[in-house]
Amino acid sequence: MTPRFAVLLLLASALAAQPSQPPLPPEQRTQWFRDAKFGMFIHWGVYSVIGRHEWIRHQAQIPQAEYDKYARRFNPVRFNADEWVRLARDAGARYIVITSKHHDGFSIYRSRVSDYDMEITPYPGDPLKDLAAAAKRHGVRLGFYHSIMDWHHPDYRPRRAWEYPNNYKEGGNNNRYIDFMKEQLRELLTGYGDVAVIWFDGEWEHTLSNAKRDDEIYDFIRSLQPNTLINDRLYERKPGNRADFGTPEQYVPATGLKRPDGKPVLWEACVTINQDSWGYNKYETVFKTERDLIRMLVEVVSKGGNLLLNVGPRPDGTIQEEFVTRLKAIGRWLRANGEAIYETTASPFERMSFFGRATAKGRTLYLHIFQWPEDGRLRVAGLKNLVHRARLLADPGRAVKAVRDGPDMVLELEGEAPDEIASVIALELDGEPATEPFFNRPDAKGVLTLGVESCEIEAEFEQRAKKENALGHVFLTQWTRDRDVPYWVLETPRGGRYAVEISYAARRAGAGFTVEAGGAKLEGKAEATGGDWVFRTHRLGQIELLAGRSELRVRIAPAGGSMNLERVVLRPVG
Ligand code: FHN
Repeated sequence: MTPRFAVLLLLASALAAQPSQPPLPPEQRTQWFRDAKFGMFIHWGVYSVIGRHEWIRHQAQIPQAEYDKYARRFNPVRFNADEWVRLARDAGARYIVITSKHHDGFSIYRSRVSDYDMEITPYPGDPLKDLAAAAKRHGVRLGFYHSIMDWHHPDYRPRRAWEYPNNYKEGGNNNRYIDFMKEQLRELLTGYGDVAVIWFDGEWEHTLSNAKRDDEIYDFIRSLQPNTLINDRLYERKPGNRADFGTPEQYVPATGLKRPDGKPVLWEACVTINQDSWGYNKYETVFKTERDLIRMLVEVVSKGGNLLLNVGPRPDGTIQEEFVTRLKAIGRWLRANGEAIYETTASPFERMSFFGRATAKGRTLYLHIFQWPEDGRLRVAGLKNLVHRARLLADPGRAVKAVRDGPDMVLELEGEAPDEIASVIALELDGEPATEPFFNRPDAKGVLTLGVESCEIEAEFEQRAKKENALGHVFLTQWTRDRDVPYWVLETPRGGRYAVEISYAARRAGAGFTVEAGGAKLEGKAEATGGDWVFRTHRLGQIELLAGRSELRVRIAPAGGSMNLERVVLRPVG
């Protein structure tokens, strides 16, 4: 430690602000987060100057000295903190999380303990200061992403293997690096008002866990701002650590996140609007649609999570139109339907019988309908309550009637969908929602019809498959990754053999797939059906199912094409 650094440390500690809030118990500390549902993530830094990806220094093996030239050019002359916060607020986001330092080690604020920060740029200000002030003005919470991994700090190990091929693990001193990181956290937690979240990343090099200092950092944050939330990446990314919430990245977990003992944990899915890059990437041309994003928000919330949707601003501080229009569309939808999102709890249904999702708030159940029924009858399987009143949020004047049909509730709807992305019906019930779990069961003829609307998708990082509807069909599309696996939970009162049929559309032949249930596996290869929207049914073979509950999965082969899956039908044999 240089004497200058030591003096600064002492000074910084002495100046540390007292926590502005008394510590709250965990349930209260996290309440705002559970209510907020939607946040805006911002990745912004030196990599934005290059405009290809936030990992570009690593991906293109740019030597540090070369990369520093971009740092010295980082000059966000068009940055306007109020505009950013207004964009987030008008999109309906209730909090913002911005990169204070990404893996490249550059801090986008004026850090007294680092010489690799805004002070080396031509920009005279501190963007995080401006953002903190603007967030406060507009009533939006602000949190800081902070990378534990650091490709710049001389003490951090391992360094990049391509940069130091012979000694990337040697030398350095991670304890000293962690001391430095702590001082940066102190700056962030004492100089920028109330910090909603410290959002760690880059934990997979185990810097904190190997040094056994993760708990120390946790306690340190709590000592400065007791109510700041801490994400799971301070530790190993597993549910059940001391962190406040889990962070599935670029996918929506099939059934939310649970601890090993089965208890649900708080979680937040972080997702990009474009396909891949978090930092500004002028070469990316694929963007999720408004429809994808709104439905994703609904899905996440129905599973008890939050959505942290990312934008990567340009280096000059402007935000590209593709992001702005989509955020505005989410905002429009939320202005009509936000009641069914904010402050709600997860769906009381484990699975849905129609293409849509549910959320709840006390005695109100919200049904988010993605596909308006053509015959005007929407069957809500397994809803046991009495319905006192039903109202369509986007068109409160329109009549909606709820009629009981045995164990199900049927809603009689009029006219066209008021919103073809998601029309929300609020049902005022006689009590908190009481539901019967829905399983795919055989009909009167013993036939099991497994439509994509009632499956969930098991996915991991970089989920691509999504449910979609068009022309009366509900199907799985963009199904190009074998790790995206649709599955259904079946209940068959009697065991027996079933003939398996599969319905899909495929522009090209060749996608290999398997249907797996009850330990049996049938293999198939997609035939060209005439186009992506031309659905055909193909016989696949037979499987044996035991009586009781089982799961059926359809897997797509790792390479060799894709298909739009519509349904699997199991017909009893004999
Ligand atoms: O490597 C980073 C990536 O650049 C981005 O910051 C995301 C956001 O969650 N996190 C990392 C990978 O897990």
